[in-house]
Amino acid sequence: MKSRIKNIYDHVEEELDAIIIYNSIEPHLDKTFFYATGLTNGLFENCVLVLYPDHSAEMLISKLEADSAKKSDIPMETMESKDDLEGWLENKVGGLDNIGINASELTHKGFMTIKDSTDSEIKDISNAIVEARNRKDEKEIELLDKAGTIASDVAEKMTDMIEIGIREYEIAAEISYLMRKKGANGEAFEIISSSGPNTAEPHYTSGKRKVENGDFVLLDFGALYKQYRSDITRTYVVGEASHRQKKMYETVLKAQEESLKMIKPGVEGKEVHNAAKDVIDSTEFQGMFIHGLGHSIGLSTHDGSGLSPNLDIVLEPGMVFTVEPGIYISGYGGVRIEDDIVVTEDGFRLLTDAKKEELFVL
Ligand SMILES: [Mn+2]
Repeated sequence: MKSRIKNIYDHVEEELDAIIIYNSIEPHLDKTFFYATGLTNGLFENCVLVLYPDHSAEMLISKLEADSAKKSDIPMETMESKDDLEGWLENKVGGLDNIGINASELTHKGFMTIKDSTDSEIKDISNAIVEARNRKDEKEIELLDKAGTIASDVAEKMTDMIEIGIREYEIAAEISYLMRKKGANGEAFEIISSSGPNTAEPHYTSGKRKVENGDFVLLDFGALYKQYRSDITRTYVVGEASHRQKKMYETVLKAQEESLKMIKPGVEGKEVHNAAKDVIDSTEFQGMFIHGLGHSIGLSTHDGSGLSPNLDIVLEPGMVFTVEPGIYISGYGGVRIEDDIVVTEDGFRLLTDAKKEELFVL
């Protein structure tokens, strides 16, 4: 896809003769391969893509994926085995002076293969690739929208699913099944289905604990749809919500609302984070928001950037982020509310729209 290859080169400051995108074995695949080729299915292990400054490209594909690769407009050659790879690379880039690599997604072994195939100077351009991929094009937003809709529809169904006695992993299984039923290709990441005190662990996955009366239930999941991902979190209460639970929920909801209000082109990511943090820190839950407000999402769940006090980023139209404030009280429980948004010319648009205005008491 010429427009995406151009986008990568537009962000590169160095003079380059070529950029090599190199896939090793799953899970060491560089999503930039899918970005630049526009391919939405296939695995493409041990495949190599070379991008040129005139925005043309060539790729070497294993024979078994030749049919899948034909869906891209990039010319390809096929290899019988991985042994052909080094010769092919040498032929394409051996005589060039300056080559760019995406070091943050490349294995050391892959790097050595590239190094052995050329005497050229090799430069890490991973920051340029993160920046290029940060601003999604129309086709990408379409797929992110669909991934968001699938996850939102399933989140709304969860009020019928959660009940006293159901195990965390059983809820996770229902989420997975329902997303597939709605056309997802899989889960964007391992589903977080937590209950009771487990909700205080932001990256808990799921266990065998049974939901009890008075529990928080926190579900954080996303759909994978044609390589693109969504990420949504909703928190529920089973039985009667206590005063403390209500206060936690209202505070997190307010933090999300206030941070969303900030989102428009030109605003710094850390300002958006601070808007949520300020809401939480002005309450009895001060200091209990223990992570960044959100991450960029696209071909990867964590797409390399985000709304965090540690990242320098200025919002631009087409950027897609999660907005997910939370409050966590160790041994007691946690609340998180998460939605995905795309930055527009004058603000933002939600890609996930499951109800959240009230704490769901089931
Ligand atoms: Mn997230």
